[in-house]
Amino acid sequence: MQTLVFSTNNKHKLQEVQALIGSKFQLKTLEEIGCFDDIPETGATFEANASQKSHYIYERFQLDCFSDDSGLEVDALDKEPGVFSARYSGSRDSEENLQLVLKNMQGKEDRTARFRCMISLILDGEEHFFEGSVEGEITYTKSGSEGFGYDPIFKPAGYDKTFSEMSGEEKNKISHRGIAVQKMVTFLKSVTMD
Ligand code: ITT
Repeated sequence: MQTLVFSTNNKHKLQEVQALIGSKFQLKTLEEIGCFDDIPETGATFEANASQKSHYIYERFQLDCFSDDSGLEVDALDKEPGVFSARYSGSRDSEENLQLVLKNMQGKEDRTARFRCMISLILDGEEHFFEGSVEGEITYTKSGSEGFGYDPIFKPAGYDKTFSEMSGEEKNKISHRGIAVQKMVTFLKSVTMD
């Protein structure tokens, strides 16, 4: 079975991706390969950051691996928090980050936003990218207890509930990460299985 390292320190991402990949591939965590580093993310785009995380692992461990760089783009905030989503308020505290988005959105009529995800996969030394996004809007208050990050304030288009009010399975079917991972799985199946 194909083994892939998922280069992330975010346990929620790991859980979501694990549920999508199921038993098709064997996922290894950074912990399992003995990597406890704070992997640098200094790029200006999701693509650059995803690539940086994958290369960091590939160059040190020579293992097939993939990374996810993702975030929330809010139109009325000039696409912020964007690549700064994990530390928008200056800390990694999700509650502080989402409260800052709600505060900055006070008085804004245009609530449109999207989650974006870029996956960089390095397989046999070659890099491949897979992208996913989901349109939606920023709610006025937070709602729900599932998920992570900005899920309690993001309502996907066509739904009457936030990502935090959905089950993991429901979110995975329509989310930015779900879409990108499905594309990667299709690609991996086409090159590693007959
Ligand atoms: P790794 O770099 O270790 O993978 P990270 O959390 O730092 O973990 P990113 O740099 O890609 O990951 O930042 C993504 C941030 O965007 C994440 O911390 C959340 O704040 C937000 N985000 C991304 N996907 C999300 C989702 O599905 N639901 C809610 N918030 C999300």
